[in-house]
Amino acid sequence: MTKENKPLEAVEIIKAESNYLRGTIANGLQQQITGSLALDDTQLTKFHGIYQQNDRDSLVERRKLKLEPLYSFMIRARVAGGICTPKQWLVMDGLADKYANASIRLTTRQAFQLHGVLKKNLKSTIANINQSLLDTIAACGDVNRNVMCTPNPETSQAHQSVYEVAQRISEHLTPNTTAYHEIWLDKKKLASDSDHEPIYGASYLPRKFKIVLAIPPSNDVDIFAHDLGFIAIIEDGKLTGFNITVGGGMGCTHGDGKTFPLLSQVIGFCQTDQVCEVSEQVVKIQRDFGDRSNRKHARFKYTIDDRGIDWFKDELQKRLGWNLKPEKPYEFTTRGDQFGWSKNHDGSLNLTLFIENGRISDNKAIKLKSAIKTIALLNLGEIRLTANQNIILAKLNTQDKRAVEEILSANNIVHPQSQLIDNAMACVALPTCPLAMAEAERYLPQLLNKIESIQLKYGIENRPIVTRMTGCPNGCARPFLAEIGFVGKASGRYNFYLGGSFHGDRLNQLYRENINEESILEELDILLKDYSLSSTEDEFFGDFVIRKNYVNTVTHGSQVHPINLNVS
Ligand code: SRM
Ligand code: SF4
Repeated sequence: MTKENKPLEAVEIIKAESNYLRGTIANGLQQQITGSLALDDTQLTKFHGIYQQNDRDSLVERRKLKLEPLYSFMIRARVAGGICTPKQWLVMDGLADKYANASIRLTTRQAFQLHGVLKKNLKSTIANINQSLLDTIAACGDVNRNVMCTPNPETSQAHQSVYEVAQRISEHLTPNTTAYHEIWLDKKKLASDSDHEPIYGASYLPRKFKIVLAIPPSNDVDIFAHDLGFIAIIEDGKLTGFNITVGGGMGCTHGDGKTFPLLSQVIGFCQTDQVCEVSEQVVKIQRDFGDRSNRKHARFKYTIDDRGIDWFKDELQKRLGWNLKPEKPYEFTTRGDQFGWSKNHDGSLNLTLFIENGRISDNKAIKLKSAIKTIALLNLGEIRLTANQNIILAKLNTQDKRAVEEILSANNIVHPQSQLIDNAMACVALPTCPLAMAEAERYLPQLLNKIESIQLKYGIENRPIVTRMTGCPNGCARPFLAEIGFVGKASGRYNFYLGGSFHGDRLNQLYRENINEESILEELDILLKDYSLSSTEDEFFGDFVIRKNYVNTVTHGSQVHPINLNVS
């Protein structure tokens, strides 16, 4: 029972009885009769960065053949701040070929994912990832996840300082349990190994928790979508501290008005050396007050929305024992990645490369995976993962530029030259995601080409529009922060949202429900024609659709689905 005398969610009991995330995972890995793990253990493996999935494309066929679903596992590797070495990239690349589906998925939170790993190969895959000094612990599960940060530390000295803060938070909030090392790395538990979780406790958090750091003017990490955020304040080239944001999140459930996306809010300012303390206390408040009786209401955003931001700030200051300072002025003017070559403060070069929906793979015409592998083999600089599913080949010398360009060109890697495509994202969805109701990654490119034809017809192809698609309303590509959002409802059918801001500080609103491609394109023809005729020169599409009353300004997430206004 919870403190309010409500029954606990089943997962809460699994966590509490798991012996600090051990469960029977180690035993389940030995069972060869099935490709799956015990149901309870599949909740626990998430904390180890592992999701049990099955191939949804082959589900019906296998059922007919009386075979169990084709079980395999998705593995997510954390990359705090999105920075990895070419050697680490090569490890992920090799594992993708050896144990996964020959592709790497770069996520919307600067992490790597491998799909299709069979149970028998899980341990080797995890061990190899750890040998490369990356890990998968806390990449998923009810703990703090991968800490995101603008992935360009060499832009200035202050950027480097912010990146170091991201790493410190990540280390500070990594779970203490040695279960991970015992199960996956065959480390023996020593008498001195403590299972104490001083921050999380034995039941961990009520739900996942996400932290980001943004460096204005770039909101590339979509700071307002996350549980806790830090907006770097840089004065005279020096990092002086951070504005703190709390209570953002995207996920909701179709037709359930009690669930909604929310933007985080700025609550004040703290110094750089106070960030870990603030993060810890915020996490502990969520640990103590988050709703453990209903996972649909368990995210931190609801903890704050239910009690109010003033309650939260008081509680935080009480626990800190000191008061936050008033927030400092900041401005975001960009959100997407700046593609192409750029020069760093130390004279080195970065190349930001567009990766369609974060998928690194080869096809007959375009050998993207091979190209990045060849570049990584040169062992130049670093490779960065962005929050927009792209990569940055970073810290290159001027003399490396030609070699990199030649490799890209030999593998047919060309930039799409489309503002619409540059600013678009889709989540994984089918065939791996068990929650997908419609396609996203496999479908968005086709739809974008059709939308671009409409833009061309009206001569507005150079006007950037942020478009995002997800296969369900969990919001993994942050669709409720897009100027045009598509959220899967059923096969080939989407809810269509309009009116998010270009810089990611306003939620959009449902415009049409459950429509197919034909209707989407008809609607967009009308909207884009009007945009071409009646918008002012630098008016963003998201602002335009609000000015023209196609949708209303959303000031609270409960207005994203207007019908929710009537739900008590
Ligand atoms: Fe997500 C669940 C993929 C970013 C909100 N997400 C899932 C799962 C694990 C499905 C599941 O629970 O079985 C998906 C695995 C699909 C697959 O086959 O790979 C999945 N989420 C992803 C990724 C890979 C999407 C992508 O295309 O990049 C992103 C991995 C990020 C990472 O590296 O950690 C991903 N997920 C997000 C984001 C975006 C963000 O955080 O910036 C969100 C919205 C923000 C938020 O958390 O509110 C997000 N994912 C969810 C939710 C809804 C949570 C909620 O509050 O309601 C779920 C479902 C759940 O947790 O029950 C979910
Ligand atoms: Fe799966 Fe839905 Fe997330 Fe897309 S948004 S990856 S369909 S959970």
